Amino acid sequence: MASLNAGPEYYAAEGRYAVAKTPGDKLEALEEMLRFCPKHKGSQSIIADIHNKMARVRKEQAREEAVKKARKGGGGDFIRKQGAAQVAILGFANTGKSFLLNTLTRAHAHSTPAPFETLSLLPGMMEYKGVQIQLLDTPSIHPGNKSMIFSIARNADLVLILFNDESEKHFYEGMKAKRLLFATSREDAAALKQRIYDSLGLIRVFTRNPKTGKADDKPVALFKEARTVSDAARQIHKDFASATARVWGSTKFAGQQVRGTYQLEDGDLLELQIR
Ligand SMILES: Nc1nc2c(ncn2[C@@H]2O[C@H](COP(=O)(O)OP(=O)(O)OP(=O)(O)O)[C@@H](O)[C@H]2O)c(=O)[nH]1
Ligand SMILES: [Mg+2]
Repeated sequence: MASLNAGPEYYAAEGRYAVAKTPGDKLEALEEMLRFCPKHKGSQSIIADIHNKMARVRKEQAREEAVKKARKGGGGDFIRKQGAAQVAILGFANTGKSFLLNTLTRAHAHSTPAPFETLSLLPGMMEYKGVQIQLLDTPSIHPGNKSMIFSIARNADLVLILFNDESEKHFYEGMKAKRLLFATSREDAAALKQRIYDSLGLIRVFTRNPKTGKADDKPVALFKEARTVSDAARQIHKDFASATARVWGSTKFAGQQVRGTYQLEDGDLLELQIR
């Protein structure tokens, strides 16, 4: 091979490339190699090789980006659901969406008198009666982002719309939502917290350890529409498809044996028998 006669910077970058793990680090090292590679006839093939490597790394980077977006649920327009339910907070500019998220969760959204302050989705977790509920701050709705916001609404378990004036409600016609709650801007946060919980229609059940007989103090939350013993088992572990249980509370007898199809009630204590 012809002598490259490159300086120490080139070899340092080559060394960094050799141990680089992320596409970003690889690209940075390759760019340095290119910068410090002497440009003469003997280095042509080396320069071509660096360009090839850069193209490969860029492809790798694009693929990783696509996977990341897909994990989020596509397009970056969705935030993965966490906790018992996802509540999307919608509203016109300055209706106090970010303020509400900051009041009810530990999130730190930009909440200022300037309109259109929020530009992206921001989740936060709110706890009520031991149930974790995810709130989602959204950019203020306007004709330009209406379809994006409507698709967030469709995906959420509850849509909370903050408004200043009744006339604003027209803007939401045609929106599909599993559950819908309207609240006036600057409504008392504690009262709204309870209204959010009530609108979700959740029940809470508690599991009992069969060995100790002790009830777990963290409830399992179920939607009223899906509150069988099997639903509870699936909440606890996605592989627990079929289950029976002994139930204390809604059953005729304490500790009564029930099937997977049994409909649980709020406050029930159950001992799952997983098959
Ligand atoms: N005291 C009080 N101030 C509020 C309340 N809600 C909103 N504000 C204030 O009103 C202004 C706008 O609130 P934001 O939370 O930024 O409104 P937003 O709907 O997120 O608006 P954009 O994201 O900018 O479109 C901020 O200065 C808040 O401090 C509330 O319930 N009480
Ligand atoms: Mg905001």
